[in-house]
Amino acid sequence: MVAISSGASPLAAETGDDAWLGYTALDKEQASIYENLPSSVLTMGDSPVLKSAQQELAAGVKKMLGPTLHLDADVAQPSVGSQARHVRNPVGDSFVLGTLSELKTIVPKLKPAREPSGDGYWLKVLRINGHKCLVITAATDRGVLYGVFALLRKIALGEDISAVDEMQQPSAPLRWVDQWDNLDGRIERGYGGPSIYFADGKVRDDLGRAAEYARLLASIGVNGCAINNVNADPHILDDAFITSVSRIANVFRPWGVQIALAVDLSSPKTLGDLDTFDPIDQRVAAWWQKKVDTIYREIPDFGGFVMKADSEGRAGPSAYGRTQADAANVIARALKPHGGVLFYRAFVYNHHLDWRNLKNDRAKAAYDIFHPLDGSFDDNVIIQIKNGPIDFQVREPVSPLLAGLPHTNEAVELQITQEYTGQQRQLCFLVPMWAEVLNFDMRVNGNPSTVADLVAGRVFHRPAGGVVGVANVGMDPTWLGNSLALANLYGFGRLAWNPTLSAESIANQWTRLTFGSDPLIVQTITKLQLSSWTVYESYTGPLGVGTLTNITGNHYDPGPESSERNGWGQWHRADHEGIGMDRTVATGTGFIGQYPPDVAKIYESLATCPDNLLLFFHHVSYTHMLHSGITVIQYFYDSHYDGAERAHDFVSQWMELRGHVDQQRYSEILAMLNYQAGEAIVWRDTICQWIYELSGIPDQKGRMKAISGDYLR
Ligand code: GCV
Repeated sequence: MVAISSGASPLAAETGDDAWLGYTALDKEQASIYENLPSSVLTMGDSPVLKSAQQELAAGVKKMLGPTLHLDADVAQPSVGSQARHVRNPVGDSFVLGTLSELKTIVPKLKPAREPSGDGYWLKVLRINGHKCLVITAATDRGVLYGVFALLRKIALGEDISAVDEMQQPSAPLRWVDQWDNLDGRIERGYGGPSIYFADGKVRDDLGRAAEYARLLASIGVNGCAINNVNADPHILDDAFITSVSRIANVFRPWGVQIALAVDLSSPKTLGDLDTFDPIDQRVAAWWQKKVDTIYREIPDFGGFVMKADSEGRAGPSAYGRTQADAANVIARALKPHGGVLFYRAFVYNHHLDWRNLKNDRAKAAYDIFHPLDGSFDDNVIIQIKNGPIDFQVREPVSPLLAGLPHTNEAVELQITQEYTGQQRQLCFLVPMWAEVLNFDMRVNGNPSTVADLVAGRVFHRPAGGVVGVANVGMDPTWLGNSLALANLYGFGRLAWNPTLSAESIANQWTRLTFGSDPLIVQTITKLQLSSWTVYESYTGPLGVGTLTNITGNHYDPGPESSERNGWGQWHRADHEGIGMDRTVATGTGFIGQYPPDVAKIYESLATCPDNLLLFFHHVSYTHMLHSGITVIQYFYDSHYDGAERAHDFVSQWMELRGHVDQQRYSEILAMLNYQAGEAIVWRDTICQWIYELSGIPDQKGRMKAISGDYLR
């Protein structure tokens, strides 16, 4: 039985680097329900992952409840032969950590209703040798570690675990994050400081921060991390560099997070001494095999590669008239004997499209290129598909390619770093968006088929697949640049594990784990987070218009004309008559025809297309009447004014927390929200003025006069 003590001050200064793993001490009343917890830990094995599990459990219990658990090294046990280092039986009430096969050596009759597999775990109170034991078991050591984090989360959230019996299986086998870190230490689209891995072209000497990151990732069930930019520097594959990358793998290993590398297809030529990188050339295949063998000698548990090819200036198989499948397979075959996988990105498009041709459509590219290749990728290739057909805009429909690869493994790529959604200088909790994406029903063959089911391989019975998040954490103490943005990383992992969790429950949990359980804090932050995506959308890109940001520059400031008259294809087609891309089959680009028929039917017709995606799919006049009963132009004005007002209101909501949240985070977040309120006004005025000048139709409510005087009459 543990002797409970308690008491950290909720107002102690916080930098945020503990993220959601602060394990704040529970108060006496909260802690009282854990009085009967075991006071020892029996760990059945000594792998690095199990050691992390044991130490995490001990540290979490100590911080939240006070007592120091006796680890099995402290427990006197007779030892037998080769088992000498393992304690084999609990000698008192214990936490028991170990795989199910280990557990069965002491509880041979144990028969769970359903055995955990893969990364799944089982938390169960059991009598073993007459002792009450809280068992954390799984098929693998990594599953045990996930079980420990789940148990600690329950304690942090005050859940009763006295008779716990919980089996959890992750929805998808692969739950990875990508980092877009350059070897010089900068991070492409990173807003949380420099790289935790690299500085000045080398792997950092001090990898303490990388180890902390691996722990954070493990706590939310993330099992892989590609550590460098998909715009890959071929030097990542220098033999000497691989040796230093193995140091990163060493700090990730105890947390069960496999590392992976983003690689450049031209490496055999640019780095090696070949005169070609043609994927069907035998010398190229041999080059990849040798390189991969070298990596596995240094990093035996290496996860694999991520590849961006034929995209935004990257080398690709088109240089030799080969297909994306040719490129993927030559590398996948080198990884296969070692158990590695290749995430091959479907973000392949021509960024020199002729904007004058109204039938051209960047949104069609991924499906047009990859769907015809379905079935020709090896089984350790996973096609990594951005959630929407363009590029992480504030609102996009789900990419139709997710339903278009019945014979190929696939993963959905989400963006945790807020490239187009405020760059962590504005609040935008993306979990509600991702929950919509993962639970969107593609109606494959007219049957229920959510994106979550598709990427997990449940619809087409595929062996591999998953969810990838572009995280881009950095050295900033808050990891992502502001403490509230970290809810996106937490929510990503939780949804990747279980896509049926609600955004509200994730926001609520994250807030309690990060800021404690003061009801005012929990209510206020949860509410702010939950409204932030639609608020951001309302003043930056309503009605599915796509991006109105400066797309040729910083992807942040308003710059609605930058989307037009260039080859990037992020067009909104606004002119004096109307706005929106006609992507219908009947009169437009035909993009809608890439969806399964049930979904296509909804989007094709103005009568059924939802308002929030109208301008993504249709070009309409400014006076087109929305389902909500107002015109498109008036919606633009209302949405921007309403959004700016709501962003302003974020400040007063936050100010309610003065004296409740520690001063450091209180002030930092207040400054951010004040700034956001100002930015929302800049957006409102820029976009309203722009659309007024284009359409010539004034705001019915006369609000723009107040800003710009007679100029806008
Ligand atoms: C890493 C967008 C971003 C690029 C990014 C690219 C990608 O275009 O602006 O910075 O490159 O997506 O996902 O490959």
